[in-house]
Amino acid sequence: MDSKIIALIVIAAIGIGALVFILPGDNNEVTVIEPEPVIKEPVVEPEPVIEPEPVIEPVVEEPESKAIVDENGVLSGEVEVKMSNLKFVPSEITIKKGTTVVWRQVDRSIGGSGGAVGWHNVVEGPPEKRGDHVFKSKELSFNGGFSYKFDEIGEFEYYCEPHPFMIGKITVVE
Ligand SMILES: [Cu+2]
Repeated sequence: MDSKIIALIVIAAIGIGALVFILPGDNNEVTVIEPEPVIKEPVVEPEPVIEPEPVIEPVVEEPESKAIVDENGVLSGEVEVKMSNLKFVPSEITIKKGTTVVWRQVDRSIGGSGGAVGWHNVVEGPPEKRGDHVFKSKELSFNGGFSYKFDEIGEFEYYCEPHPFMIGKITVVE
């Protein structure tokens, strides 16, 4: 046999073997495609809406009176009498000697006989009294006040000049 042919066969065999080796055979490997991890969007809880607490303005009420009442109903300290709706309220009080009475005019609009008189006053005595008065205030417009300290025991009537039907009485005791 020709040695050249043998050589060719050998080379061809080697070549085929190499090709078989190089060529990919059955590739049984399955490429597992990992599913992309599902990234859960974090659930953002909405911030709770905190309603502001309603601001409640404290109602500041002036005390009606700084009066002290004893078991007999006798007042002391600082006693307030309102001039309200063409009346002295309360119209009659009994106080201890040394007590201050404060009259407060709270009528915003004042009507009266013979036309409106826009003020009240406080005058000691019955309306018919002439001469000096133990106490007599000026004209008191709305929210105006007048005070008098009673250091004498006795009964003190008083009235309002423009409205002489407005009368009151203060009894001062020991
Ligand atoms: Cu009056």
